[in-house]
Amino acid sequence: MRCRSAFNAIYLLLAWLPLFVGCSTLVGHPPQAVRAPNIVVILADDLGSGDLADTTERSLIPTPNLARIAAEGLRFTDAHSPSAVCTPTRYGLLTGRYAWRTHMRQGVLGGRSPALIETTRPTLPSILAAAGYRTSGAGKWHLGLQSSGPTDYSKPLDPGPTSAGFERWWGIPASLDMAPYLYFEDARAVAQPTEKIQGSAQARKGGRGFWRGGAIAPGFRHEQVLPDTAARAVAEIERHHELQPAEPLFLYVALSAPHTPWMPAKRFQTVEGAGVYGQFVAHVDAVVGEILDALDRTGMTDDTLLLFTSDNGAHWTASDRQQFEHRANGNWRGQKADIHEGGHRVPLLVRWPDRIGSPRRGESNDTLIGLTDLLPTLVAAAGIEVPAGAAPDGISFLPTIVAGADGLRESIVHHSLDGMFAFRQGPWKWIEGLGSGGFTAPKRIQPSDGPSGQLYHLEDDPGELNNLATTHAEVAERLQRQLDQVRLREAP
Ligand SMILES: [Ca+2]
Repeated sequence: MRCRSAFNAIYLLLAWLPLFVGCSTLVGHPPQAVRAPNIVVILADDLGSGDLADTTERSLIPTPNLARIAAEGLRFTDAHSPSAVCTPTRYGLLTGRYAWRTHMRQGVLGGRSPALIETTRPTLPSILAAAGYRTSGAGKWHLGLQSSGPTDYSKPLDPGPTSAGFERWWGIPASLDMAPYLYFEDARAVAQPTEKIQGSAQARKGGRGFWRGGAIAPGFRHEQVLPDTAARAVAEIERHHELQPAEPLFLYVALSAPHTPWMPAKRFQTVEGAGVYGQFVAHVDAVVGEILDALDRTGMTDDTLLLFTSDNGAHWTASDRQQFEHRANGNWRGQKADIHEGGHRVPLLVRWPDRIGSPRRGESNDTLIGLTDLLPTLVAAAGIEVPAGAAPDGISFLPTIVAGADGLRESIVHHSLDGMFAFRQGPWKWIEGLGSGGFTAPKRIQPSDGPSGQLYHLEDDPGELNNLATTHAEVAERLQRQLDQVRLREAP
């Protein structure tokens, strides 16, 4: 192992040197310590693009730490999760491959589902680990555990995070409203879910949302998961600084919030403007602040590529929009789970002080990005070649990050909770069906005399109100053909 580490370190150094020297000149720094950057990815759960302060005029939630990342880095305004819900987005982020290419064509996994990521598939953490990174994950997994269900938590939780490339892992199996409720560390449950909890009766509207009844480990408290995840992320940064500072760190922090149940700590319960949800988002922002502080404290800020995003749009319903002026998904149509922009257009912030020079800090960028692009982008940032066959649906946007280059992605596929597809190219978006495909009613409308899908011009009609499928049938047909090509393309 020692030999392999040394080889990897040399490989990494040689691979990364030209990139470093070239681009450090661009930002005016002399070439100095040659080492791949630390990489920290913070993935919020159900946070909308309109929740970030300063991103829309109507965000009524204070998010000073997210504003700090945006001010010290770049904000991408046309970024999309590959799915409008949790599991498929997480699969896409970690593998660079659309989850609808697997057996899972719609929906999400449960708390006892088998692993979705194939054990032979290269992942973001496994590629980085092979190149000498220390890899650690904290928070919500939601990608299944063990090779066949239902998951038996008394046995090793493998396949799971450790088979997917995480040297260290700590977190919860699925969403915070899905039993069983327990923590697991590496491939073992910290405590068995030997007790039962009733489903909560909290109302969604004006309240905290519910959780499902089921098995729970003794002492597990739902409201403690977000603070515990923050503590683990901070501890991993400090541990790395103390024990392994010579090797780069990859840390994936998958927050379970602001997904329901909404359980802000007491000190956030006075935040006004967007009800309990807004209070919970303020809590999420404070957790991000704890991670930023840990990077500052350990001197890791400058050579850390920090990326903040969300796994889908906010669960912000029509009644929420009636009750509050706040627009969790900005002015985009729909919400989490939907095929419309509110379902999959997500916040994306990137900070890398060593490589994003001060003249560019605070910029917004409207390059089209998908979260399947994280794997090739972050692997390239580490100076590593993407292994052949890995990330078939990802395109690196590293040149955009380090030099403001135009993005290479010309089109993207969107996917909703119930399996509805959309294809976006330039300003055009073709939705292959009628309805939202998600939470917003009507979910599905059977075509009658009119068009079978929805065509929108997002520049002229960002609210997706004016279906042009009939008047611009040739555009709809072209996008349908392109969508078919992407779906049928070999991407094993
Ligand atoms: Ca989610």
